Amino acid sequence: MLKIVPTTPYTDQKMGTAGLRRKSKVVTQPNYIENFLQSIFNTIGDLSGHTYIVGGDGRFYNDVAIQKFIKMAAANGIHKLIIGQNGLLSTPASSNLILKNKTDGGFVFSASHNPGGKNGDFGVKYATASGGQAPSSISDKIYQNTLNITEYKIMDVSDIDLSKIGTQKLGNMIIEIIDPVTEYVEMMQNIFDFSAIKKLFAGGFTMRYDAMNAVTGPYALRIFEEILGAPKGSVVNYHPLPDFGGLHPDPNLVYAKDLVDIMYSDNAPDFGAANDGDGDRNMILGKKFFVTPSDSLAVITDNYALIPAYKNGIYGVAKSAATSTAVCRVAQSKNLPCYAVPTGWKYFVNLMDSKRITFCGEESFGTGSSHIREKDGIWAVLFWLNIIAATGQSVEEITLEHWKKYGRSYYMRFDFEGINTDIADKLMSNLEHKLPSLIGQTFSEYTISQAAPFVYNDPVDNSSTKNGLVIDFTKGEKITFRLSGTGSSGATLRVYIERLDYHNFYDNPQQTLKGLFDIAMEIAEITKYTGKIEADVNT
Ligand code: VG1
Ligand code: CO
Repeated sequence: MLKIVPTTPYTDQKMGTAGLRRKSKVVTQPNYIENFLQSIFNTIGDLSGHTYIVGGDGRFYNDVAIQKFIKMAAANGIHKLIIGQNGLLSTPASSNLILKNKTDGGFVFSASHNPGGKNGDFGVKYATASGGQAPSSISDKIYQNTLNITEYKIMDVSDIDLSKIGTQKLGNMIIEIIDPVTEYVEMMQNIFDFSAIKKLFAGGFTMRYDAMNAVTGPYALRIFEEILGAPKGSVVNYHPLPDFGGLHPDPNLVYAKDLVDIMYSDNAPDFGAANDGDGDRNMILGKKFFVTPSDSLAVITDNYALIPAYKNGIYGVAKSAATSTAVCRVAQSKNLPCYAVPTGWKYFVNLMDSKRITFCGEESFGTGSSHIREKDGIWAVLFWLNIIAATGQSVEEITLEHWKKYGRSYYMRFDFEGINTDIADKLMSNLEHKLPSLIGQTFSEYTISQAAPFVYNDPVDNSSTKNGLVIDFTKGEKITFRLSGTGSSGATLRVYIERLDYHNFYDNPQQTLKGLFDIAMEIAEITKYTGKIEADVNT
């Protein structure tokens, strides 16, 4: 039954910010996924006695890839797989299962917030025993192995039935099919005050949760409607679909438009939220009110004492460098350390493992804590519901009070998409080159105080990572430039802009950041390089 299949390398299997992410058309090429998985197995080495968690977000090719994975795992001598029923697991649920079962790691088949389907994207996230995605030191080795691969091992058997909960065997390998939701729900019940949130809903509180036809639907239905008693119909788009029903499961003001329109209408519910494809991102909305992810992290940090699991204190906080400084002002006032790391959740893992931080977040709609080693969309939604239940305030009241106390970081991200890769690289190297000469220069009302690449030295493993270029201005304004590491074709330039205001809280963010946006366009010569006069996506 064991088959050894000769193969030749693909040269494009380098992992990005979060695993391997490619067009479905690329991933479905012969031996593509097999090569990549075998390269991971080869990198790990001896797999005997190893157990892994396996699942995916239900997108196109999830079912095919997971069958290949199972047959290859058995052929490579893996001891046991724990698999979400029907091949489904959210990224946070997988991280929880890795830690709880002390497995050797896990695999989530997902391209996260990228669109799915035949013409969309597919991806693989590989996590180690830490519960977090493989650090660069490991993903670099995997990449080297993808370049040298000559064969892969697979069991020549028919597909495994993933629909029934229970244990079965493939050769010597044990396969345990589990309900993907149960243990995740238990974990959430141990963190938050479910009875307070239940009372909130019993008192008539309303919410709309958009699962975007992605993996969180079953989790959200169970938690919000069945357990917490949110009115039936509060959770929408809860069937994970291979093409996400045509939706782009990226929870932001642009792609979660249906939800945003409802939340800004006159009969908006009290609370709105959405998650992304694999359930690690979140968007928080109130009635006619949007909370930026950077502010959400700051509000969460400020209110940790309201949450049962954190009420005795937190170690510290961290943000990706591009995320606004709002959370650091809270940390400072509470005498907590605030770290800035490169973009990508894997950079938080060492800080959590070494008990330097409890909460962390990214501007890209990612928020989480050391309960697991991935960002966690539903966790963030429950955190807000718990704050609301404990304070009796609305989303807007909570955020406004926060701004009055700490100032408001007006913050936006501008994405320039579909740029030729060489041109994007030239734009960045040109900008990097001229950074030193910018220091001290004044552009309209803003004077540059610092301009340098962002370099992170990990305090735990001493690795050093360079990610993005940062320009600081004298009054705390900040512009960060970096290239995306999750795209599946061409390059995306991300420009992150922040401006702090202690007095005006209701300005239009796009307008108040316009001056700085123009400076970013000018300094980086974006139009000259890309031909674009504005960004493609503003969030
Ligand atoms: C983006 C975000 C980053 C996030 C990553 C993975 O990366 O900016 O903050 O960690 O996606 O998110 P990039 O390199 O394209 O900017 V997920 O939801 O795919 O795990
Ligand atoms: Co995601």
